[in-house]
Amino acid sequence: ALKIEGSNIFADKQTFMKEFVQTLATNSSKALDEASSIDFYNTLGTMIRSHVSKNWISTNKQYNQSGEKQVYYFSMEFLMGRLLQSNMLNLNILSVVNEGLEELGINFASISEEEHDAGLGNGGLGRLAACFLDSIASLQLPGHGCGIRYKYGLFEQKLIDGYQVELPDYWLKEDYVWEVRRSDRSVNVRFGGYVETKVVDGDILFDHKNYETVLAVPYDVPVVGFENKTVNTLRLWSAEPSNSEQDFHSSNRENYYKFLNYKRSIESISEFLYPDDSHFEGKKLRLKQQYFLVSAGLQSILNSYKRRSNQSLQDLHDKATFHINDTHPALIVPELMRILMDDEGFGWDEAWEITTKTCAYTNHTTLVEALEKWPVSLFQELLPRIYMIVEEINERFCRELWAKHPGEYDRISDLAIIAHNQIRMAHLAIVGSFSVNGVAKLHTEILKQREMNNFYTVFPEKFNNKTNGITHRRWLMNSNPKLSSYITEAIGQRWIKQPRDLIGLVKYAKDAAFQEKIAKVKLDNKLILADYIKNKTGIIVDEHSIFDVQVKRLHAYKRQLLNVFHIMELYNLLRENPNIDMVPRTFIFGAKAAPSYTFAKKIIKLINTVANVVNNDPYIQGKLKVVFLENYSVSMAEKIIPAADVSEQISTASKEASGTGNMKFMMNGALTIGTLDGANVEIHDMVGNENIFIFGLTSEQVLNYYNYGGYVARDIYNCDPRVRTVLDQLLDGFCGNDKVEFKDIYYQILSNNDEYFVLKDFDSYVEAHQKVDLNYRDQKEWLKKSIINIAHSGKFSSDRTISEYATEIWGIRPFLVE
Ligand code: DL6
Repeated sequence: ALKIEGSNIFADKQTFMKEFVQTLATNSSKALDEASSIDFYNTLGTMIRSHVSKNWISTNKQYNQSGEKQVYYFSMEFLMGRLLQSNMLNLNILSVVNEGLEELGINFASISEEEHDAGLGNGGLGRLAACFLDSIASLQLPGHGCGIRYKYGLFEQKLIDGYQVELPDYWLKEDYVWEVRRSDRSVNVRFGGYVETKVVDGDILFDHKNYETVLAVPYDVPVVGFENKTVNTLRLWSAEPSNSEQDFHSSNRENYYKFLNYKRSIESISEFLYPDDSHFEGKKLRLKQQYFLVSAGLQSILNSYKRRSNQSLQDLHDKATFHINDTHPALIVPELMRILMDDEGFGWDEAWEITTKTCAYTNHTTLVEALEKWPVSLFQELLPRIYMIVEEINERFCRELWAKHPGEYDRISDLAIIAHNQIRMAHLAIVGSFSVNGVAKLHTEILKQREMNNFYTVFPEKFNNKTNGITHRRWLMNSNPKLSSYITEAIGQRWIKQPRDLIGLVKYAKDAAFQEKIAKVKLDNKLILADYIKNKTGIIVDEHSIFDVQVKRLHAYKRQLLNVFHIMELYNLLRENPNIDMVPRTFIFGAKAAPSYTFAKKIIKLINTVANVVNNDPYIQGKLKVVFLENYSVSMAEKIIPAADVSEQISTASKEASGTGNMKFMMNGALTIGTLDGANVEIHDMVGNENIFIFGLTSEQVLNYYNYGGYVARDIYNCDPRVRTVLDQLLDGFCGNDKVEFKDIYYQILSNNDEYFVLKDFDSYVEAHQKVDLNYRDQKEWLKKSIINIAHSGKFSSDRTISEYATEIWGIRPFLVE
């Protein structure tokens, strides 16, 4: 375990061991020799949580007493992964616990494998939220997460005959040691019904009637800061029936079934996470989830605000910022208006001023298919009062626009929140927030200059960039402790609190002794991964081959297809001449496809089919291996990333808003092969052209093709024999006897003119891979590049990102919990 100087909660190893044995006995009534790994995990988790409680209570108390401004990060997704090891790192007890457990004859690694990932997110957006919580607490900032406690997290992926099959992820089967149910903080959320308008003493009152009430019960998870006393809160809401069985007169059988149906329909609100990444699914249940989160979260924050101070909500913006993570929680805007007006008696103008000074919004995608647009009829039926407010916001906004741009119907209908019978959530979020940010420089520029240019013209002051980041505590210190130790040996441990100090490694880039250490760590990590692959898939991979990794959600724009086409081309070359001079390659994939995304699922099948052909062909002398790891998750990423030599970040330029995997790989010394997309652009800027393999169209070129045409995929098929062979192989039974299995891929590329420019970028991708191969042969040069990448990765710590959010958007500052 990584050793860090500093205090911890156990005086010494003996103290820890004694407490561990006692807690085990109290919790499970078992002696050491009777207990299982899961008992050990629960014991350790319980111990840690109870140690954290003291600081958790004092953090809350001190925030409340001081009246310090706090941020509330509302997100439909928090992809937390496991918490045991990261909490231990932050409490600086990794070494003492490891040593103590070892003396008790218990293996820490196998205990931590018992923890079920909290998979309450789809991918980048949810994992970003989790990294942010870690950084907020570690920077001693007052800030909390607000999300949904889905009973089922992101589905578990099984591969059956190369096809993805989805199983429910019942992550709460065992008690979740990190959460505390807070029934005392439950609130009611209302759905449906109708609104009666009355005039009383000249005031218009809105009386919401005949609604259904859902009880929102919070479960709190502590968010532990690194080596400080800050313990913030991730509050996850669960939906429960507000009426009891008695209300249904259970003696009557029919009513009893009514009760069961009612209970089921209420609980369905927090039942499962929608598995679509970057794709809008206009289901009523999803809208219910969004309002449930927003209403429960806001009510509980405002209740506690009122409990602790007699101040008017007039100054709310001095005390709180509500962050809207993508448009999913954009209903914060009308819900806050409702509370301020209907419950707190503010007039429209005052309420609007408070709201627009308190809400901030982040955009995470420009993909049209991800834009949330709710049909008016559905929205109005489910949220009648909220609809009235949205309608009024829209009216007033359009009137203002009209005053500025009289007669410009097109411009106004472009910007309107409600148009064509749909409510555009991004428009609502922009109009209702004081800040709108993109997640990488390029992405923000695309928002300003293209996708949201109409809004940028109206509100230029709202737009700003916050390039994403990742927590180096989880993604370097925890997942790659040996590398972290070598870094500390070389440059001291200041980088841990100031990750930009990693830049000090530049002077070791050519240092033979340091290079040797980096090479050794990589080889060790590759051996561990090779072992894992063998256990999971039976495939034996060569640890001296280049580990070339693409792990991320499966989406056409991320272009796993380009990667497979390149593998097929390499295979074809090897079949022609098995003695070609190449460094052996192991291509590793991990990816979940949304269950309804048929094309993405076909690509999974294709990868597995190609893997099957390649891995079982003795003729190519093991020079190529392809591995698809089932059920990619946060904890799996922690095993894969430290072992990667090459990081595939190959999205069609302009499509990946930022990417965060790219940063994790770089921090672990992998070299990127990538397009100038998202945060790759900034990685490229940091490391320089010679330390990254850039290929393909630029975003400018891609956007020009989209706007003006001029790309004909079939021309490339006709002119490039490599491309033709690969595409024809999709239909000629190369991948097995079935000649129709991959026809959709073939036609998508040729008949639909290759929307994501796979063929257009093929040639430069192949060329970039040839460079990878050549560069890898010169290990000294490769290691130098690898060290340069690690050295420049400090910028991509989420500590930097969060400091920027804190000072430039949220207006919060570090608060020292005593
Ligand atoms: O900002 C986090 C992450 C980016 O790194 C990815 O590039 C982007 O694709 C992802 N966006 C989404 C969009 N979901 N919706 N809507 O997941 O955000």
